[in-house]
Amino acid sequence: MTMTDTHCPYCSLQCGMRLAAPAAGAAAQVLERPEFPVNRGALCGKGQSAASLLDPGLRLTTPLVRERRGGELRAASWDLALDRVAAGLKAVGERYGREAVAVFGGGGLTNEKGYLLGKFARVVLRTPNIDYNGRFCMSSAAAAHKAAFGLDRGLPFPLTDIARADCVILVGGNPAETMPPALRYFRELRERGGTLIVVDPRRTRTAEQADLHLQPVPGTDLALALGLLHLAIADRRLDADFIAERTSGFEPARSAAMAHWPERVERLTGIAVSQLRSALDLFAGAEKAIVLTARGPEQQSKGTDTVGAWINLCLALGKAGREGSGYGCLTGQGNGQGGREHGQKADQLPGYRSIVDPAARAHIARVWGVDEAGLPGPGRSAYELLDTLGTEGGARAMLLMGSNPVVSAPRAAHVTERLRALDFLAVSDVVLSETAQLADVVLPAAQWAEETGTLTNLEGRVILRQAALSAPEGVRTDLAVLHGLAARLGTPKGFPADPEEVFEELRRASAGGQADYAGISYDRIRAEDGVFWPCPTGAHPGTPRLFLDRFATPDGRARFVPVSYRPAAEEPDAEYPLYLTTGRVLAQYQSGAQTRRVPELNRAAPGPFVELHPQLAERLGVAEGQSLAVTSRRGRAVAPARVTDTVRPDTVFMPFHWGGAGRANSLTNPALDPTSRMPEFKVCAVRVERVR
Ligand SMILES: Nc1nc2c(c(=O)[nH]1)N[C@H]1C(S)=C(S)[C@@H](COP(=O)(O)OP(=O)(O)OC[C@H]3O[C@@H](n4cnc5c(=O)[nH]c(N)nc54)[C@H](O)[C@@H]3O)O[C@H]1N2
Ligand SMILES: Nc1nc2c(c(=O)[nH]1)N[C@H]1C(S)=C(S)[C@@H](COP(=O)(O)OP(=O)(O)OC[C@H]3O[C@@H](n4cnc5c(=O)[nH]c(N)nc54)[C@H](O)[C@@H]3O)O[C@H]1N2
Ligand code: SF4
Ligand SMILES: [Mo]
Repeated sequence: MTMTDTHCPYCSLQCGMRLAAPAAGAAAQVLERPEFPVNRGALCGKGQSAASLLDPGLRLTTPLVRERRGGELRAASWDLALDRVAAGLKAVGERYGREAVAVFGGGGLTNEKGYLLGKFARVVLRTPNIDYNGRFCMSSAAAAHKAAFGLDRGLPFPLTDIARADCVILVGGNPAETMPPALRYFRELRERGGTLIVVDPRRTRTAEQADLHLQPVPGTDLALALGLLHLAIADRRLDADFIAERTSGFEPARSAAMAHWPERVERLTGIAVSQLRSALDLFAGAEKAIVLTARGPEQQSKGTDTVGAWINLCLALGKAGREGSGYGCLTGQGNGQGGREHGQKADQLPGYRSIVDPAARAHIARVWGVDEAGLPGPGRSAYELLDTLGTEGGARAMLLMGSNPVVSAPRAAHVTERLRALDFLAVSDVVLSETAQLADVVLPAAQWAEETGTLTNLEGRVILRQAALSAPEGVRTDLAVLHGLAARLGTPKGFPADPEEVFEELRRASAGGQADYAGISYDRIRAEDGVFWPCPTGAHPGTPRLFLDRFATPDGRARFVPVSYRPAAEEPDAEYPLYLTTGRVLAQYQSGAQTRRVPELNRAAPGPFVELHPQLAERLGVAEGQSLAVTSRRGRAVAPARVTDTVRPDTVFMPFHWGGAGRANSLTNPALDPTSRMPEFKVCAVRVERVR
């Protein structure tokens, strides 16, 4: 029996755990690791059951190749499979040009994988078209962070600051289901006498623990934040010294907020003026105050402006840039933070560098040993990439690693059609996901417990997920796949399969960038329970708290952004009279590709459902459990009714973890935020009917 300290394969909390690996044949066991500071031994059901999927019976253990379009996927050797992928990508590049070859990555991949995938796209394929599912997750908060603070790290402070605050406003996050061990920090906050305000159209398990629950119409968070700023201005609660000394651009932001008087905001959001006042009193009156956003306000076609408006509120009240106060975003995927720092995103190079910055390009070209002129520029964002697959000017071949867009992309039926229109699709996955089923070649990937790599958690803490056992026969790591493909495509050097070797190069590539990992090593992470970036040298202690002295803008001041309210891209009307919003349940993870295969999780959350208010249910003549058809301009989904007074009467909610008839993303609106290119997963208009 060997014991290995490692981390959960799922969300951005990256809970520490200990894995007991008995002698060959027996199943590995997840044990507590109470010393790890973030979760102190606590795990949710997904973490506890994570070892189930290591069972070779539940996963892919051999490459699969489809000999011809319309044919079956059949078991094949690794050599044949990799030859096929290399040939498929190459043929399309030669016929249609390099830009016709695309790469789609994932925020669950380790830093090493994300880094090497970005390098593979730019150096081997020489295509600009690489993007990833983090675009659907963190991009609005990231864009707003950059605009206001000059730097994007989801939480600019450790989670422990939540527990020590006097007031926290949590906008559109449900950590009781999405990161249960983190609830401890919110509980401690309240035990110490602090207040928790939750903004959510549903009274979630998280909202139930709040001192004040604001229940807005979906898609109106921007109006809410502007209304609170308006009140703060009208009541003269601004921190004039902070505004003068540490910020720029207040005047235009102030005048924009003045158009959002409380009664107007009440009409837009459905939140009573008295509640707006209570929220402002609690927040402005708190010594240490934090605003957190999650996907609720971010996954909107105005997500960037919405987050910007919440940041404006923090800045105007002086609740930023000092210990204990600030704005933060709760990142989602296991490596949602690191995944956006090292080059999987269409506009970025490693170290959180911009791909259009000549100095950044020169530095990365040097590290990679290539000519800067040969580095491609920015490519298409995730949805735009998927939307144009197989079209004139769009990509014709794609390598996809760590995402399942057939279930998780907006307007999913259309995206599925586009995937089918590709000349060639290769998918690396641990299971035969809905997307892998469409592939010409499927590569079976090793799992979390079978390979080592770093991830950067929601706090900006770089952690080390260590291999605890060996992968079953027939399975290879994603790094080995990139190594094999690069060699076949004429680049035998620079794509090592050893994660530590990749990390050493990543350190050099990130050096001098905003997300500077140069001082972080595997040994240091082991010794220190993780290291917070930026960490430029081995002697540097790492940076748990950012912005205490200055913001990361050229003049050191945080920037107000002038924003005004605008409605969702699609509002209810006579034909589609209800709001649909979507999100998560405790026992399933994302597209469900992994968790739907874990028996205990599947028992806990066996299928999709439509949450609706009793008043709406009565109007529609619907009883609990009855089959409902939900229709939007994009498509139709069928799932049983779950009648509950926790949701607004004008809104229905569906979790998005399932494909097939109950797929929430058959309905969602791919309207994109103009800056972040985030789709509007959280708001669209639907009609709901009983199915006979
Ligand atoms: N169990 C579980 N945990 C997960 C995941 C998972 O799939 N399953 N995924 C991980 C990932 S990648 C992510 S990104 C995080 C996401 O974590 P969260 O953001 O907490 O999750 P969601 O359920 O998507 O959305 C949160 C809440 O937003 C609310 N909401 C919907 N529309 C609006 C709106 O217009 N305004 C406001 N204010 N709120 C709205 C929903 O009712 C929901 O309760 O979770 C991570 N953890
Ligand atoms: N309607 C609606 N849709 C949404 C959202 C929403 O709130 N509402 N949220 C969006 C958000 S925030 C996110 S993050 C996306 C996520 O949606 P997806 O991008 O589909 O995420 P996953 O389901 O985690 O997909 C990961 C896939 O990679 C596989 N995998 C896991 N680990 C590895 C690995 O190490 N290597 C390889 N090769 N494969 C691996 C898994 O088996 C799985 O098939 O969904 C988005 N879609
Ligand atoms: S909260 Fe997230 S990291 Fe922790 S055990 Fe659950 S899924 Fe894993
Ligand atoms: Mo996410």
